[in-house]
Amino acid sequence: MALDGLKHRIMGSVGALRGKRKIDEESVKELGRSLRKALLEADFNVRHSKELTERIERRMLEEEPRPGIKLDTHAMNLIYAELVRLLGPAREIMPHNQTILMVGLYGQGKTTTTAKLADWWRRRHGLKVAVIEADAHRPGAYEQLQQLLEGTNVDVYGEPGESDATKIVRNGIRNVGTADVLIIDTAGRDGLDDELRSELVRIAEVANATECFLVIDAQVGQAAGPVAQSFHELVGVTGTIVTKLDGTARGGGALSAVATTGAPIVFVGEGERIQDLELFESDRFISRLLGLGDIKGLIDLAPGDLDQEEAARLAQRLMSGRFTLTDMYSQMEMMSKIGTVDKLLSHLPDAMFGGMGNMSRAQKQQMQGNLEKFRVIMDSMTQEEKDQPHLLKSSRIRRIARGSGVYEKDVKELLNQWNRSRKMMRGMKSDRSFRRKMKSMMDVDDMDLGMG
Ligand SMILES: Nc1nc2c(ncn2[C@@H]2O[C@H](COP(=O)(O)OP(=O)(O)OP(=O)(O)O)[C@@H](O)[C@H]2O)c(=O)[nH]1
Ligand SMILES: [Mg+2]
Repeated sequence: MALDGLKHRIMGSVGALRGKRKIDEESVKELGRSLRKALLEADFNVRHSKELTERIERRMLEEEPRPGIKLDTHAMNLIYAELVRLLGPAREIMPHNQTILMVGLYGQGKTTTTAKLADWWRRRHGLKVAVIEADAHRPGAYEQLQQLLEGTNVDVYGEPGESDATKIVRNGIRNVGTADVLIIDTAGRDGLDDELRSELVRIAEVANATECFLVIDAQVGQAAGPVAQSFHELVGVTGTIVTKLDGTARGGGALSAVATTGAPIVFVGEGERIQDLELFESDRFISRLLGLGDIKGLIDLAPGDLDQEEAARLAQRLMSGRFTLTDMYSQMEMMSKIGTVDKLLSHLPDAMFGGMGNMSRAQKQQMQGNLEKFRVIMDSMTQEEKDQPHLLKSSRIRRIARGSGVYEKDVKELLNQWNRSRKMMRGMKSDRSFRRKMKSMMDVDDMDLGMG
């Protein structure tokens, strides 16, 4: 995911506390120093970095970790809480009856993000979505949008050659305005010049939009703050979308600068493809950033044909410690439905499955291969064996290997994997802070996760 560099530097800073039994002022100072450096390198502004690390240093000295919580975990929890506080609470977006106006400077990703959003709404909420290309300046803008949305079932309205953007919007609303969600892409400029200003204001009047999303390239860094401010004063920005987070190690600047304006971040773009868009919720984002995982996001990743209840149930089972081969099997099925292991892993705690979150690309590819193999092996097991893997002694292993056309060592490898996963689950189960985080991530305060 984006900001991997920051993640590794934070891990490094916190790692220095590993094995320490008692907190002392010198290590807290050192933690603060290296954290501040990590934040500055990710382009967080000087004041934010200073305030944030000072708060963490103070809390490290004043707050006792709960019994059983190691100092490095304690520090990680504080860093998590303070980063979430800095980025602010999430803004909820209503799914229906939306007209969204997309604004922003030249080349920031408006047209791409218009297509991404349209597809997101269609996929996520199954709604009828239409887009209007109201960029009357860039030649080929309409074709660009059309190509991006090819084969997606989203209506694209445009009038190539027409120079009056307001007119396009008016006609567009007449033509495709019955859609549940209407998204209007507009032209960009190098700066917010007079012409762009007045054109945008006129478009905004005609569009009468429910949301106005500002699109900002993460590369802009801290300058995103003033840009957001000036667009906000002009057309009343209701949410910001930070794009190209995948393309910079310094995304922290844009994220934190925008978070402190009146237009909170609503989505982030992490790639050129239409599906590379994520709803932004600071707690989930930070949790992933710190390698703590994002179970709720994982469930969101699931395509429509994956039973949401099944996914939630599985997540519960995963956390319950009662982890059978059948559970691992459904977990794998879910993985293969979600598609890439990469995407899945970015939502899981790094520590899960014996540290798979930190796998190299080659290791990840190997896992994708294992997935297939394990599935075939498990097809040769009885339900009883899947529920009680400890039954699997050598004669059964031989039978299963023969039945599924693999070596015995492959069956053993599967069992080892299961064992590692199970141990990991146990470890997490006994970590109270992790358990709390998991609960809040899943919005299930009143649900029994079976971890008591
Ligand atoms: N890596 C990456 N590239 C992106 C992302 N979003 C957009 N891009 C690329 O950025 C370039 C510009 O994107 P556009 O959508 O055309 O930007 P725009 O704001 O519409 O540009 P104008 O219409 O010229 O103002 C394209 O090459 C996109 O593929 C992202 O999240 N990650
Ligand atoms: Mg464009």
